[in-house]
Amino acid sequence: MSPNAAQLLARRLDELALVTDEPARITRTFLSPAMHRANALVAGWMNEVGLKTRIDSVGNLIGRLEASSPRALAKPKTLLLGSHLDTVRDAGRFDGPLGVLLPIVALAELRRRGIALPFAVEVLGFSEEEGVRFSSAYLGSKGYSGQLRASDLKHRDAKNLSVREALATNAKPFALPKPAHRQSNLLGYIEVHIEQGPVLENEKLAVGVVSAIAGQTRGRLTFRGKAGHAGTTPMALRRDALAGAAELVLFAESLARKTPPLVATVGTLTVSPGAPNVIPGEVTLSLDVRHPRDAARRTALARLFAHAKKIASARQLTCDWQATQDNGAVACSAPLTALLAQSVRAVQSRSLALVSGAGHDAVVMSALTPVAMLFVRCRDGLSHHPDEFASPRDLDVALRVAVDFLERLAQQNPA
Ligand code: HGY
Ligand code: MN
Ligand code: MN
Repeated sequence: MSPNAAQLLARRLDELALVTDEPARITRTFLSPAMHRANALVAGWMNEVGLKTRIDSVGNLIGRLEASSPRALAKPKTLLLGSHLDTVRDAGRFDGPLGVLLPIVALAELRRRGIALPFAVEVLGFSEEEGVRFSSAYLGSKGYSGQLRASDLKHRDAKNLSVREALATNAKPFALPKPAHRQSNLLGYIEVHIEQGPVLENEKLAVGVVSAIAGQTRGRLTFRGKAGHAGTTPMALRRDALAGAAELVLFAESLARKTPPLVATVGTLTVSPGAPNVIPGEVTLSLDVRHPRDAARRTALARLFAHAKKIASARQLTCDWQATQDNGAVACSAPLTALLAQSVRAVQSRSLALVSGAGHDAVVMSALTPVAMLFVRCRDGLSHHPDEFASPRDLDVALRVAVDFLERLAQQNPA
């Protein structure tokens, strides 16, 4: 491994982190100006290793390297490697970009060693995984894999612009894309990602493999009561939507605390009319509910909705639910994960398999092709935070695993 490969990767992650829509913090949301600049910067690094780049109709950055051997060119199987380039608000610099930039440096290493791959490779920088702008995640990988539906295009952002309107260019209205590849042409999808949790750190391991990705449901719950004067409306006569929502927030927390590994999060509260001396008439809260087992997640959702109804009737409120995302739990490909685990053992001697509580593009890509994920330790398990950190030493281990994996896969699929 060239000694400065991990430093190069770390430097590029730092450079990409400066590309943001919000000064002094990392925020890149779907189709934003910063996303276009990020695509241009990463495309330059892709071109340096011979990847031919393009941007698809959903804003995904795709870098393709053809197979080397003449026979393979007849029917080029393709290996997909990637992750997302969009971020949450005030994000860290690893969540997403690590899985796009690491494969580029790994390909540079193979090139340095004079190793040509007997299959094509596509490095993918998905345009939208976090679901920040439209509250609906995975629009990028759904587009690439032909799973984007008309219902996905209806979600609206804070400026009331729909996904369809955001995707339409002055050239032509947006048409739902077909899958970028036929399943039979693909070897699989590999995503390298920080763990975003504490397990690898506790186990003193730099990397691990992922056995499964938890299912998740996201949506918006709106309580409606009656706005009124904060000074003259007696407490007993109020229909306070925020007080009702607050009860639900605490119920969600206590339900999840009592039934691990369920997790439930209210990340946003929108209060209207939103004045200190007005009783809130309408409140919309975001709800994010996850569990490795789908049946348990559904049971939890049913309990949350039943309790929301109970709160509403006790407070003479109404409550409505609008789902914006619903993904079942996904098992990673056993053969691909076993091969990845061999590479992990070759580099760090022990390979641990973890369940991912975070969602990833691999969830969506699993409908198109078998998926495997490599997790990289992150300090304190912290993510979705500017202090997110993976050490150059751990980046070096992850790079070694990625290069070893590509070489093993090449031996498995000789030209
Ligand atoms: O929210 C998630 O699970 C991921 O970071 N998009
Ligand atoms: Mn994330
Ligand atoms: Mn991510």
